[in-house]
Amino acid sequence: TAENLKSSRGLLVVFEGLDRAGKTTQCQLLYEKLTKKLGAGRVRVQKVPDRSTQIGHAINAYLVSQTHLPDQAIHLLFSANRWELRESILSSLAAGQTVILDRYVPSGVAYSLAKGIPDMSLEWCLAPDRGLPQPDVTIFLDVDPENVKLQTARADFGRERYEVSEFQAKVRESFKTILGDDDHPGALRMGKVVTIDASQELDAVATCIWDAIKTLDIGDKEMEVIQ
Ligand code: DGP
Ligand code: NA
Ligand code: NA
Repeated sequence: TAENLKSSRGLLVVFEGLDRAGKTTQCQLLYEKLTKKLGAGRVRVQKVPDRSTQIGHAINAYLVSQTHLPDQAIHLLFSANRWELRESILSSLAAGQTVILDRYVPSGVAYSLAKGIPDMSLEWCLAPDRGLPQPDVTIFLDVDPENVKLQTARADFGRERYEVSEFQAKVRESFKTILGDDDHPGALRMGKVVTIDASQELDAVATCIWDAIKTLDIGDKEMEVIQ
């Protein structure tokens, strides 16, 4: 049952993964499933980065290579874009609405870290995001970038700056450093971390996600911040 989902505040659920891992599709499926359980208006999906703000416009221009920015500057813009969302995320949660984030802080750290720039250490990358709301659960949709390349050979993969499979392989390693695995704790506290093999059929992935969500019990747990 999903009885334990009916806590007084909403859940903060984060989806992470490489480009084309299926995050947006799975966010939508979870949104529909949770809305059915909890009721209309009780769940919301937020795409991060939010490209609709002024900072979001600058991020978009960078991603489609209309502009050039130093790596440090774009890193801080991505972080600022998450800070812009903080208040609306917190007020949704306080009003009992569950918030599903399509990317969040781990992407912020993983993509920058994968650039391998000596001045941009893990600590440097993480610093601007300290103090943002900590999720209750982070779902990492894990795919091999080589398979993503094959599956999406006819789609529009490759249009944006980071959509190069050699780079994606480095991002995947960064995600593992940040989120941890069975043998290693992650560098960041991101709530309960669930890694799912996202090369499975869509329905199988959705089932794994639902299993992770329905057993989540936050009780009266207060929101914490990323430290
Ligand atoms: P998306 O809108 O989810 O397709 O993300 C756009 C691209 O930007 C994608 O390649 C992932 C990357 N990205 C997302 N968030 C961040 C971030 O915070 N920092 C950096 N450097 N890249 C990010
Ligand atoms: Na993308
Ligand atoms: Na992001």
